[in-house]
Amino acid sequence: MNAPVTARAHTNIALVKYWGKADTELMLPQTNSLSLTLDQFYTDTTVTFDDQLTADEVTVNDQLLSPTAAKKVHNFLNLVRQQASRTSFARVTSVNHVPTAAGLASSASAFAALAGAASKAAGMNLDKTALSRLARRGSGSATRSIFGGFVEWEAGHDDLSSRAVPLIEEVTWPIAVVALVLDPHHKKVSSRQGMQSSVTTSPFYPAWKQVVVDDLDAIKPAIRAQDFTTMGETLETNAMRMHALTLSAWPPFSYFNGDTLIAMQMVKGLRAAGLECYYTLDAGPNLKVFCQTADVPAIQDRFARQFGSDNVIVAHPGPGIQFLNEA
Ligand code: 2P0
Repeated sequence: MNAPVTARAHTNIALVKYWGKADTELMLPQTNSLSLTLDQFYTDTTVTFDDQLTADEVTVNDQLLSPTAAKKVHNFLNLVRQQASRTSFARVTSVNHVPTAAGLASSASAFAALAGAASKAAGMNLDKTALSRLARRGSGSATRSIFGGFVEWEAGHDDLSSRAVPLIEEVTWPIAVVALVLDPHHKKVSSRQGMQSSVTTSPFYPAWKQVVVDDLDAIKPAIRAQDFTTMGETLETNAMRMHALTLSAWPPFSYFNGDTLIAMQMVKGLRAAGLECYYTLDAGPNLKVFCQTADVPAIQDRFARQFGSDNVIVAHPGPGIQFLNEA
């Protein structure tokens, strides 16, 4: 039995979205994407390889998973075993730290933490670039959660070239993300299904690939120059153009609910009132609103009055992967 290794990874919110795979086996995306790692939402995962075990044992938030529920984790551990030339099974204990049972938990922090803890427990000492490649095999968005701050996932063309590259790891820019919990339930169409349906059936998909190129060209200099307006306008249009791929797929689908539309109108209203903020959203109805920290109290108050203060969570730029016990 090796000593347990615990890793902590934070989730991230994409400003330029990943929505489609070019290779489902290697998890190569169709396009680059760019995100901000967030401080409020993270996963702690402990891995121990143990010769006494007869199967992988996976516990998430104190619940032992069935073999079916643990399949993605088991497949990921097989990859780690193959790379590390190990054969023993592993005990995996994972805790998601999300302020409420909010539907904000993400496979990004989960697979980033698992990549770190499992690879180290198996005796590999991977640098962050190599960890990002490994995390990618669990979930695409996990690629970016290895690094803190603003991170780009370069699509690449093979296992080696598809990895995360930090843009600004230590963010000193006083910005915040106000997360709105508009529906805590699980999404009906998983990201994995939804993005593949968009790739294969939306006639707008070729245009989306050009949108990503143009948006990255606009947003990277804006982030470096701390140009909040350009960053905000770019991330909001990018999110809406990603969601246009769901509406234009067959069968069409949408992640929006009624509150999503109300919250979008509220962001426009706040901007008209001089509080500059911009929204984005992923494969679910919960809006994330980018703003400058000086405006957080006013924006938080406005959304708390509409949706309840428990459903408004303020996050800031967060760190990359950390190892909590290097025994
Ligand atoms: C993103 N999303 O860039 C995009 C925007 C959701 C919307 O990455 O199939 O859970 O495991 O690679 O990473 C969510 O998809 O999908 C996601 P898989 P993942 O953050």
